Amino acid sequence: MHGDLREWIAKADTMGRLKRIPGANWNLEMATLAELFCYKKKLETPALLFEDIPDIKNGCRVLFHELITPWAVAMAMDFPLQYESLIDLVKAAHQKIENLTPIPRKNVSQGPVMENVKRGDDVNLLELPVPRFSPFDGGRYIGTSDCVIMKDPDSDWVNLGTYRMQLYDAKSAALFISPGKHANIIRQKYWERGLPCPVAVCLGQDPSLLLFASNEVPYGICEYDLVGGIKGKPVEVVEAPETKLPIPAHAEIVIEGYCYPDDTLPEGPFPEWTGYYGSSSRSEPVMRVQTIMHRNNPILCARHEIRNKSFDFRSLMRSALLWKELQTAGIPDVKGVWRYEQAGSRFFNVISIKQRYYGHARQTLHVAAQTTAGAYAGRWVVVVDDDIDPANMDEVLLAMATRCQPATDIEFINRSRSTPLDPLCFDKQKNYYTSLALVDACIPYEERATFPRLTGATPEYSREVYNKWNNLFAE
Ligand SMILES: Cc1cc2nc3c(=O)[nH]c(=O)nc-3n(C[C@H](O)[C@H](O)[C@H](O)COP(=O)(O)O)c2cc1C
Ligand SMILES: [Mn+2]
Repeated sequence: MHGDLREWIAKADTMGRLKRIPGANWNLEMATLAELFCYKKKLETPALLFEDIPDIKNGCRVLFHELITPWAVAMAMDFPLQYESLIDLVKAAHQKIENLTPIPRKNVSQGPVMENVKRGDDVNLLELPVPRFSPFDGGRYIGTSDCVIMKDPDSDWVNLGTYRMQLYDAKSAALFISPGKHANIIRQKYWERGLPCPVAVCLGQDPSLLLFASNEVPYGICEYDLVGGIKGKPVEVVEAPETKLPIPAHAEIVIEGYCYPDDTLPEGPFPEWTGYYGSSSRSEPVMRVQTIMHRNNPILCARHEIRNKSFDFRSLMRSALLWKELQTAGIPDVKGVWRYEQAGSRFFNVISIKQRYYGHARQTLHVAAQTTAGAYAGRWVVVVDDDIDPANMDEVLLAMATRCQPATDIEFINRSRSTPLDPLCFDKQKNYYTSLALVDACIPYEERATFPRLTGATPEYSREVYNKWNNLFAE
């Protein structure tokens, strides 16, 4: 398996899935090209490596689209690149997470990230090709595919989370961290004691780190250990010179510094995963940067939240995480979970089950709605039978249209967890609740024997005929 971002890029290149683009400008042009690739190439979108960026003197490059296609995620998770359906991929991710033995990080004394170290007045973040994504953005965003590293002051727990970061000047950037996110809680603990919060932010790294930094894993768990588990060997870390935080030794770029109590700047708006500008401008805590470390010709990772894209590693990882939580809660016979990327991989979640008893479907809905993975900005949960592919909206619609009595099969939860980024909570400042619809689109348990049959060949016979005649379907 790849050891760092450069090995991952080399592998993508060998497979013809990397596009090198020289000469594009950081100001809107790179992001707009990224958008065009996504719209035109869909699931075949390559990773984009922007090189020779005008006016950038330090050889810094920018990588877009590292994890928005199934092949890219398969590579980051070390899956086979062939799969039959999205649910096969979720199943593989679920099994990998289920069987994962965490491997703690390993301290090393040196790493490529220390090839260049600048401190104090020598730090100049404006030397990096920090993109401006869209015309209405609050500013340039230096952190969009990042890992924000903090240590809990009460224990040895180190947390990694992906949070957006706006750049202001040579040494200041603001972090938007939603209420309840781990870094928000940790930061609060320092401030309650009147202390500045030490923080390191990795701005370019092995995509495998993002799999866990960007997705909800429970409080108190170190994301480094899970990545170690996926890779089968520990993530190597070096100590950052000022804060002593453990940073990935093979990272491309890392900055470190402090967030001081009551030190804020207006942050946003930013085009978000919801498909909207996520909230307008608000005061958010600033990171005052003391050190920048980077490899030679470093690679800044960037992430453009493109509306209506049909796949994303978050759909896959969050589906797998929700599946795991359902299993932990003792829900039997879950056959598939899909969280639709078109709904931000959060607002619209579908679970398929093989019904085993009266109330199985409702139990699945209620539990799924309030798991760690499912509660944050969950708005719709749909449960379907196992003859319906939850990742195929055509089939989900068929089930909702034909197996659900709206008057009795839809229930609601009020004042459930949402986020300032939720368009329905836009600028409410304090009220970040949502209601949640639980849609039971399963055949009523007592009617399973008599319910009308679906049309079409059986899946087994269909596969047999397809295999026999598959030359008919080639191009
Ligand atoms: C590209 C990307 C950008 C994200 N930006 C933010 C953000 O700005 N603020 C935030 O609170 N969560 C953001 N998230 C979601 C968090 O990374 C996610 O909830 C993660 O679980 C946070 O880590 P934690 O669980 O350790 O708090 C982003 C996720 C991705 C994939
Ligand atoms: Mn965490």
